[in-house]
Amino acid sequence: MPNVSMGTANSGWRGSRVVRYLLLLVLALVAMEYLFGSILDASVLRSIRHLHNDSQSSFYAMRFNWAKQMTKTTQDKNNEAESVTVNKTIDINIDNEATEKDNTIYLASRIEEGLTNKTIEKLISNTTEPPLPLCEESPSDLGPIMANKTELQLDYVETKYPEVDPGGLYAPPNCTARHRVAIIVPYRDREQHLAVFLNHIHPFLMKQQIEYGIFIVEQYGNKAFNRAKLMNVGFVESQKQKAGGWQCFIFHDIDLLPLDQRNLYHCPEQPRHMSALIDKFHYKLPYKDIFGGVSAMTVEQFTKVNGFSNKYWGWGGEDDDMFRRLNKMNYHLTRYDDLSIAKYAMLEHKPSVANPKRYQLLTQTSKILKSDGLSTLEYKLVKVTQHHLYTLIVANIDEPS
Ligand code: BGN
Repeated sequence: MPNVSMGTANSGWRGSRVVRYLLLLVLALVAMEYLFGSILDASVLRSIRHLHNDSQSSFYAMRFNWAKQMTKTTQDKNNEAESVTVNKTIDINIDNEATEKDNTIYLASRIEEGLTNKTIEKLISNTTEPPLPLCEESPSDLGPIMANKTELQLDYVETKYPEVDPGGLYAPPNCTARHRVAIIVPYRDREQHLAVFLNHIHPFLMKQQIEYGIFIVEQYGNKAFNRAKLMNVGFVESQKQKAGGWQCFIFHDIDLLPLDQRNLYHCPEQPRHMSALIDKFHYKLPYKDIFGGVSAMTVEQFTKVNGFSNKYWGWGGEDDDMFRRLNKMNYHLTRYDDLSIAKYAMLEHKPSVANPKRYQLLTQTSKILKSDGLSTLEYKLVKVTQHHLYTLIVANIDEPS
């Protein structure tokens, strides 16, 4: 019995030792787990953070390249420019936020998350905005209008038409224009006409839902006026001002005001004489081949004929020369079938000094076409300034090109 009890006491002591060992082992394991576990965690985290930092720049670069790719395939040129700007802004934000909060992995990942959302939001707002519908070829509510020839102050007119962008540029806000048209206006000493012209032409053109720009090309100095050479300068300089270039050119005298909005300022397949019926000529076409006043030509037509001649100093003949150039290059002059659409009012002015050499010059047009025009154009650009309702191009064209 004592043995038994002894035995019981011994085995009880042995049992409690085992329990103690077990407890110690558990404690040791817990301590090891605590120690090594946190070391492991910390090193894993460190390596993650390292990875994150090392790959951060290339990661963003990839993402934003992708963003650019996305926009390239889904947006037109204008939107593309906009989205590139958006991406640039985001790039700047990345740098700022990343340097400020680089010390905590948590915050870094939050920034990344936030930027991802921002980028996606931008992309979604860019890509899901439905593209504007094409403007109508000829809006339905166009018709005859009156011309107000009363004197106006240029400063006053410049306060009007807030829809027009600086430089006299306009694009319809609610539809995508079908036509990109530069209106080229040769000019010298006619501020009165300029005010009345701008006051009339802007509402007229906006109504037609075209994208356009008004370029006033001023001859510098006192040499005889050279309308044709100024047109060439206007063509070259206005093209420099427009990303992607203008497709259609309307060469426009400053003293002519269109009287019917159905006279569309587009370029048809063949060159078009626009100002067929002028009040000063009792709304009668002076002669069949007249191409003066207001005329429309595409970039292709104008460059094929080498632009206007540069040789017509003084009034008259340069438009007849253009008519001959067009014929020589197998184009033919067109007008509206319904000529009443092509009515214009002319502003009063002193008669200009005629060019006595014009008859002689007209005899050589087809011979010298290739060596007289855009290919030989020489001028000194004095200045280009953007006013609210027009871009002013001042050029010294005195060189006898
Ligand atoms: C013509 C002029 C044109 C002018 C129209 C209308 C000439 C060349 C002589 C044959 N042509 O007489 O330049 O646009 O009148 O004014 O002078």
